[in-house]
This record gives sequence, C-alpha cells and structure tokens, in this order.
Amino acid sequence: MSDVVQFSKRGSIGIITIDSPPVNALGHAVRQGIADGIAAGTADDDVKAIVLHCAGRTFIAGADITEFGKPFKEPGLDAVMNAMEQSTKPVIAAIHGTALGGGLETAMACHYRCAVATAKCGQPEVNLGLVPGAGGTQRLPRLVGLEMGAEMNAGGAPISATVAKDHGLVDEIIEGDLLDGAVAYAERLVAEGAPLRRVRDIEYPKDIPADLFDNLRKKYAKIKRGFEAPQRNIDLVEASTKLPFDEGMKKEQEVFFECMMSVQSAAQRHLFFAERQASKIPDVPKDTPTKDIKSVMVLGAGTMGGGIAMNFANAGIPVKILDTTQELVDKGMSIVEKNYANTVKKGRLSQEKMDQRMGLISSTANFEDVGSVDMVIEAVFEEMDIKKDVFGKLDKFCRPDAIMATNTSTLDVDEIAAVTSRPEQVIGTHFFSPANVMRLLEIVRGAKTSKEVIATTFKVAKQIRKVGVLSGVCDGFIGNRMIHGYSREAVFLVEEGALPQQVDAALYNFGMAMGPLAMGDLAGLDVSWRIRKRQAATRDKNLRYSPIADKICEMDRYGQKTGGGWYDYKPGDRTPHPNAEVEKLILEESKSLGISRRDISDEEIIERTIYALVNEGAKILEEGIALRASDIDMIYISGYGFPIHRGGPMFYADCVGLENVYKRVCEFHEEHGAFWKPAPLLEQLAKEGKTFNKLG
Ligand code: T1G
Repeated sequence: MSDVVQFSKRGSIGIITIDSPPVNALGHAVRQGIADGIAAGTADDDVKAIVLHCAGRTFIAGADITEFGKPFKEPGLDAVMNAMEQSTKPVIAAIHGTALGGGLETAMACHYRCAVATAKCGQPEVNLGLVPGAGGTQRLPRLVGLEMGAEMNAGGAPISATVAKDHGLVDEIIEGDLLDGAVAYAERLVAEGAPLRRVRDIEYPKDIPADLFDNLRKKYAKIKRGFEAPQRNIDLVEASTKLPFDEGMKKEQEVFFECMMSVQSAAQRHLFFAERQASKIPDVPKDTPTKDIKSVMVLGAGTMGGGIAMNFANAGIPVKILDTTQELVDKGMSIVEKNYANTVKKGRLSQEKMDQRMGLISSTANFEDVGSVDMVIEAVFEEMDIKKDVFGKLDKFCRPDAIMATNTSTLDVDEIAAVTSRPEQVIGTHFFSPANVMRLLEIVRGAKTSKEVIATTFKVAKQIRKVGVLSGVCDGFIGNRMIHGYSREAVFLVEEGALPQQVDAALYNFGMAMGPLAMGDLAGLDVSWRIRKRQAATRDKNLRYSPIADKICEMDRYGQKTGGGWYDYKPGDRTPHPNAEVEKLILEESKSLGISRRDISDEEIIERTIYALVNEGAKILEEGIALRASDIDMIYISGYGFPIHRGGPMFYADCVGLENVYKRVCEFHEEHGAFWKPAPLLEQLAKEGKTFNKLG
C-alpha cells in the first residue's frame, strides 16, 4: 500500500481508504494504492466484498490536475479501473463530498455505489477544456441515460446524490456514518448474492431519438459559444451508442489527449489555478487572524447598493441598507424585491428562498445604525467629497473593530482612509454591476489597510461567492484602468474607417460577451462623458482625443437607457441596430479630423483593442498594482466578459507570443503615438523570450 492509501478489514469486508489531502485526487500514489488494495482484497479468501472510500473532505475529486503535462507513471487510471471492474468480488464505492471527474469514473468502475445524501457527482472535465479520460462519456450515459449523460459531460454541472439515485448512478443513500453504512450495505449485497454488475455491459435502448445529439450540439454551441470541449463530449457520448465499449473507451482516450494539448484546455486549466491563486497574498499568511462578519450595512440604496446587499442575503448574512431618507431606502428595497421576483419568475429561485433572503435584508435612514454592524460597505455617489464626508461620519459612529469598505470604482482609497482615525480598517471592495451577478470583487488594499482586514475581506468574498482579486491603489485600479485603452482604441478604429458594428462584431467573434461600443451603450455613455468633462481641463492636449462619443451624448443619446447611443434599441429589446445619424456623424468627424477612412481588418481590430489591454496590464504588473499576471486574467474573465477559452488577456498574449505582441505594439507606437509606448516589462519579457504567466 502507499502512504496515502490503506487496506483494512471489517469482518468479511475489505476496506480501501484513500487519505490524500486536499481532495484525494488520483495522483500516482493514489492510483497505485487502489490497485494494491484491490489485489489485497482479491487475494484474501476471507474478504467477500471491498468498499472504496476516502478520508477527509471528499471522495476522489478527479485526476490530479497538477500532474497534467508531466511524465506519466503507471498504473494509469484505466488499468486501475479495469482491475476494479474485473474483480471477482463486488467493489462498492462509498461517496461523500464531490465525486468528480476521475473520481466519478472510478466509482462507475465499481459494481455498486452508495453515498450520503449531501454528496455530489459530476464530470466537470469540460470546464477544463477536456473530455473525461477514463470512461465518463462511455459509462455515465449507460447509467443515467443518453440525454442526461451527454448534458452532464457537455455542461459539467454535478448532480446531487439523491438525483443520482433517482437516475441509477447511485444505488443506496446512506444515513449516518458513511463507512459504517457502506460496510453494512456490502454485507447485505454479499448475503443476497448480488451479481458482479458491470456498467460496461449495460445496453442502450434501441429507440434513440434521431436528432438528440444534433439538438445538444446546437444547444451547447449557443450556451458555450466558441468552446470546443462541449462538442467533443457530445460526439463521444454519441460514439458510445455506435461503438463496442472498448472501442468507445479508446476513442475517448484519443480525444482526451487531443483536448489536453489544446490551447483552450491550457487556458481553462490556467484559470482554474489562477482563481485559487488570487486569494494568496504573499505578505498576508494563510493563518492571518480574521473576523467573523455576522452583520453588514450597505450605504446607498441605489442599484449598486441593492445588488451588493443581495450578495450578503444570498449568503445568509443579515444586511441593512442605509440611505439619507426613508423614501430612498424604500425605493432601494423595492429594486431588490423586483430583482428577486424576476429570478423567481424565471424559475431560478423558489418563492420560499426569496422570502428567506428578503427576511435578511432590512433598511434604515438613521446613519447612527452603522454602529451596530461588523462591516460597512459604502456605495454612494462616485464623488470624492461625498465619500470623504461619509467616511468622516463612519469614523465617528462605527464600532472600533468594524471594517469600513468603499465600493469606489476608481477613486483613491488612501485619500478616503485619510479622513478617518483608523485607516487600517479601511479597504476597497469594488463590485461590478450588476453587483448581485458579476463574480468579480476587486479588493483594493490601502497603504495602511491591516492584514487582518485584507484576510477578512477575502474570506467574505468567498462567503458571498465572489472572486476576490487584490489591487493596489491607482486610478481605475486594475480592470477599469485597462479598459480605458481598450475602449479608446475601439473609438479610434471607428474614426479611422471601421463602423461600430464591425468593431463590435470582431470582438464578439473573438469571444467577448459583447463589443466595446455596445458595452458603452449598456453602461450608459453619459457616465464616461461626465468623467471626460471633469478631466477636460487637465487632459494632455498633445494626446489624440476623439470627440465622437461626446457628440453622441450631445445628441442626448446615452445608450440603452435613452433608446439609443452608438446604436438604436427598440423598447424592451437590447439588440443594437446601426443608426444613420451616428454613422453620418462618424463620417463627418473623420473628415473634420483630416482622417481618410480606410478598410480595417478584424485582425487589426483585435490587436489594437486586446494589445491595449495587455500593454496596460504589463504596466500594472511592473508597478505592483497587481500581484501576478493571472490575477489580471481573473479580473477580465470574471468582470469584463473576456472569453474563458482564451484564458484572459495576459494568457492570450502569452499564447500569441510576447515577441509578436511587442512587435505590433511598437508598430502601433510608431503609427498612433504615445498611448502605445511599450511597457518596459513587455519589452523585457519579449526580448528574453519569456511569458507573463508560467505556462504548462
Ligand atoms: N487536482 C489537483 N488539485 C486539486 C484538484 C484536482 N483535481 N481539485 C482541487 N484541487 C486543489 C485546489 O487547487 C486547491 O489547492 C485545493 O485542492 C482545494 O480546492 C481522468 C482527467 C473539488 C469542488 O475538475 O472543482 O478527472 O489552492 O479551493 O472550493 O477523466 O476543487 O489549496 O493549494 O477548489 O472546496 C476533474 C476540480 C479533473 C474538480 C473543491 N475534476 N476541483 O472545491 O476547494 S480532470 C475537477 C474542484 C479528470 C478524468 C479527468 C474543487 C472542489 P490549494 P478548492 P473547494
């Protein structure tokens, strides 16, 4: 046995116990230990059946992703699973936590499966740009049916043990202690002379709907636009209906290795670790003391404030919304209620859950109530004077150990903290609109923010199911600072010859959730217009500036909220339609700026906008505003709709090759001026043949 897998016996039942923290992943030692345990149980005449179970938090949660791309060591998972499946004695999987990927595949190679009701089963390989590599597309559909099997493989979502039991994936739900229950279940199977039931022998029904797989392909082409793995999973489930089992397994292995070598899978594996790395702050150790946040107050009952409050109610944390008048508070509460009601109407939330969550949200117009909570999140108007006034009052009324967070999207957190007597308690928590939907939370560390407050805020981020990413203090922090160049280039490209719909289509086809100009219409063109007007006096007149967006605003066209911005919108429909007036304005502006419009390729549109992100990201990295390139990738994936299958702007640049990116940035610098001055870090890495992220 290996030091992570033990074999023991209880009466006539052999027990293989895997204990390989954190998630009992199927690394080499675990695979070897299982094989040894099966051999030991088979060789022991006293053993009549074998239970496979795990210590710790979960049953096997999959292959060991950290082993991918490294030299392979026998035994492979397929050999281990064959040993189990061919065993002359029944092997029973005892599942708790999450049986995922190779974990579920291992369980399906057993003859029987039992689980506690809280367990979950799934094939999430597709979320890593993969297909299962050990029978997930060949066994799962045989157990749960073709459509459910294909959906679970192509969609990657797990099912509960009770649903799994209803569909024949789990045979027995265990009440009480899992191992005790599993041993008793094994004894019962032996007493009943239960057959050595092998999933591979299950025959599919004859009447397979002819359009089943094509309909699934269409569905996933839409909901997972641009992703290859969902399609490959569907192809393999379909192949399982056409090929003998062993050939189907061979086909799956081939496709698994093809996916493993794909850029899309490398991108998604990069993001899997990037998300977990983001909460690791070098000078804030894992054992930094944290506070339990049991009550929160949100200042500002607007759209953002209401959305922020919903996150806490969704996590079961009581939250109070404060505004200056009862009327504003009541209005804010009705926005929250409407949001929840919409979700209930769409069938994504029960009325009971909505009532439960609404029960956790209260409201007040009495500022001094801030003294009753563990954490305050300010979400008032984005004006420094207003924020300073609020924090001056918070300093007066909040409890000494209360965390005072600001939801500012760009303003200087240190300047805000400086008006308080306790800057160590002040931190930035930048939510992204809609705050109850977008997963990103930029956590902005002030110069004096304490380590405990940082660690506590990251813990809160995880509690409210946000991706917390640390940022230093600068104008726009990480995400918004980078988006300026991206949006700027989009407008310059319109001035130079592209029309809005070409720019947006090129980026939509690249994989962005929506094009930059349509995104401006969604956010409201007047928001950035107000900022540009405020900055006009100090703007560097030597730098190219496009007046087009200002002129669109001067036509009272602010975007969707006014029925038109860059595009026109029909009432109740978010579909953008080109507007002749705007196109006329664009042509006139190009002319008045002396620009002779030219045909612009989609490739140039992608390079000018995405490399603008990359160049600014490189500056943010070398200034230490972002801890690591993968943090920047996480920000763009979870806050700005960057395509997951491209891994984020910095990972994408790594894949293009930094020498290629640097070459184009130099050409743009030559042609378009100072905005494109290459970041020194980009130049250095390009010349050294290195990458932003460690790859592989
Ligand atoms: N391999 C290696 N490490 C893993 C891992 C894995 N499969 N899963 C998690 N970890 C690490 C993770 O990096 C973190 O490390 C720690 O465990 C806790 O994870 C053959 C080929 C199981 C639901 O895709 O979904 O099987 O940061 O923070 O929120 O067909 O981890 O502490 O150092 O996420 O409680 C398929 C991936 C693999 C499951 C637990 N399996 N994992 O969530 O904790 S491919 C998956 C998860 C495969 C087969 C194919 C989650 C979780 P650290 P965590 P959590």
